Amino acid sequence: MSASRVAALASADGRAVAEADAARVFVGLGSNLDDPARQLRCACRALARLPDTALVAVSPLYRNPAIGPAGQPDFLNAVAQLQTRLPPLSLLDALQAIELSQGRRREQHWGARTLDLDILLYGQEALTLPRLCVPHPHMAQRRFVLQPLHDIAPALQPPGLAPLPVLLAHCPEHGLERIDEEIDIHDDA
Ligand code: A4P
Ligand code: MG
Repeated sequence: MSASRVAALASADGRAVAEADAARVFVGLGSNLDDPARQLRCACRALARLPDTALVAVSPLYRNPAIGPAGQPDFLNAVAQLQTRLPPLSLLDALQAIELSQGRRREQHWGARTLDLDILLYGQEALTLPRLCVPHPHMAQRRFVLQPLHDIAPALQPPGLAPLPVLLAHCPEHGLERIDEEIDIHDDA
């Protein structure tokens, strides 16, 4: 590829993240504890500060009922697009560190949480590792993933899955409600 065709995005440390040697990654964000909108905003700032990574886009925010144990508050969900040179497991480590820094405790499977960061897609990779499966195993059944993903990448073709409009057409409605609040990817306050 000629140098002029290698688009570059600036990561927070000022280094260019060339699209040619970085992976396009989509991260699912979810929160249903301790001011979920603030949790998602903080998480996006942290994503933007990851090394060798640029935050490219963040979807609108969606309120929706929790899938999992009953009696939980509603979730806010969104999807962020990154361009990163971090390998998949290094990215997972970095995301889990962000979860911990925002008070995530692992007490109950699918229980309430301040912050959940899932790697939905890592380029065109299909990985089944002890700590990491991509594409995320439940993404095709979750409207709170598919709708925000479609908002920021409508033409996306997830590896091994149908195109997003087809997945959305087969996915239950699940009471998804877009909220007014937006996340500015340039907000570094
Ligand atoms: N792991 C494997 N693959 C991945 C991946 N692609 N991304 C492993 C991130 N982690 C991955 O996750 C358990 C382990 O999954 C991690 O240690 C990692 O090595 P966890 O975050 O500790 O626990 P969890 O989130 O309770 O479990 P799990 O199975 O990841 O659940 P999900 O799929 O994240 O679902 N309802 C609504 N409305 N909105 C939500 O966001 N989220 C969940 C959690 C359930 N119900 C929800 C929502
Ligand atoms: Mg998770």
